Amino acid sequence: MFCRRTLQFRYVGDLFVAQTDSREGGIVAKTALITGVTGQDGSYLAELLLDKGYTVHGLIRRSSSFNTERIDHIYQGPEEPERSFVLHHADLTDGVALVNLLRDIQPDEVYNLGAQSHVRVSFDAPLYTGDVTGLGTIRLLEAVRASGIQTRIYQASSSEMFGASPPPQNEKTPFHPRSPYSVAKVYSYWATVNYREAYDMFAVNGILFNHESPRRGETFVTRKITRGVARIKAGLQDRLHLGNLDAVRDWGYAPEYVDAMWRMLQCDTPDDYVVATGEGVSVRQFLEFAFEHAGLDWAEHVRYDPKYERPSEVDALIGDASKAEELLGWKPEVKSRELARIMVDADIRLLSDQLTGAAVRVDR
Ligand code: NAP
Ligand code: F7E
Repeated sequence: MFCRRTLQFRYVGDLFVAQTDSREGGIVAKTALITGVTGQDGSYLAELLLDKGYTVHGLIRRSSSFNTERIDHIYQGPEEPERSFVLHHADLTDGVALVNLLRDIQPDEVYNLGAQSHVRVSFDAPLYTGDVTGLGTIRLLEAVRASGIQTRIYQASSSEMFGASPPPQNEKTPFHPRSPYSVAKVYSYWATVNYREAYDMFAVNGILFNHESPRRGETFVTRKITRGVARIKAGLQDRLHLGNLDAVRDWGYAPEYVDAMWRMLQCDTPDDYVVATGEGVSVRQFLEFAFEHAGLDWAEHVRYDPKYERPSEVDALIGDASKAEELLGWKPEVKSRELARIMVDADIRLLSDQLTGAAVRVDR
């Protein structure tokens, strides 16, 4: 059964879009707020919601250099007569800004994707990570209460929360976090459950396993590898330095995962879901897939550097997403070998564009 909220749908051009069923006058397009809209997932989610006819508001934080590369292709300036994509400066550390933003926008759906999301970095900046990735969530939940709006909230929870609990992991697996990042995510997970129970909020946790794409940040291991492959192939570098190659991850494709987020907010009742491919692959295997695809031998180029080890590692994450399949009708298509191909091809194209001075494609 596809857990579909009682919605009205209609065609807008070629698109079959969801409409709110609650407002006077019948059909009105929905409004969403995305924190972390400049990130990998935020950019894909913004595209997905715009395609469905939503008006999308994105929270961006102030940066001294441009941080909107992933969303530049969908940017709409203030001069546009009827904007459906609007960016706002705010920060998850600023609760008052969150209240004001929610009061102004009155979104039907809020997707909390903003976070200091790098596990290794969280050991170097544990308090900052706790503030943004942990307290940031409760600031947002409180801001929803303080602004008095009715909205549905998606919290970006993570498979990292399972940490040392052996695979396969599902919604019933106990959490055993192994980093300041995952400790903060466990806090956010329970804050979301607590606000659902205490205040009857429609608040859900998507417990997503690793998901990657050509838009993945360059310091996460898959992207570091595929970018390295492109540069080695082009003769720009010879060595790639990595840490633990034995770690096993369940790597899926980010555009498919943002669809699962949306589905969770269309249900009749709020609940928490694991989202994963069910296939575990080691960093070493991912290296093989990526280098092989470019006709290279990884062992000739990869060198160990202890600097990339973590004080406590998560050995194996492999998800069981049968609940999401059954209740959300969600099933992933892309598995890790295909993912490695997509990312290597995109990084080779991107590098070639950069070297020839061609316009850089956003779907790199
Ligand atoms: P990402 O690419 O690192 O994006 C993180 C986003 O959060 C960026 O837009 C970043 O802004 C923003 N951000 C950072 N600090 C902030 C602050 N203080 N206030 C407001 N925004 C802030 O992460 P992702 O891969 O898209 O992941 C999205 C969410 O899902 C994150 O919460 C992550 O922890 C979680 N998650 C990810 C995975 C995965 O495998 N990708 C799996 C499970 C859960 P800047 O662009 O300015 O840095
Ligand atoms: O590491 C190993 C490393 O940083 C994967 C985030 O999106 O997914 C992500 O967290 C594995 C680890 O991702 C290097 O030790 C080896 O075992 O790509 P990663 P992550 O830590 O799994 C979860 C689900 C999230 O929620 C997080 O936000 O690869 N590894 N050598 C390396 N990792 C990195 N980054 N760099 C290396 O050189």
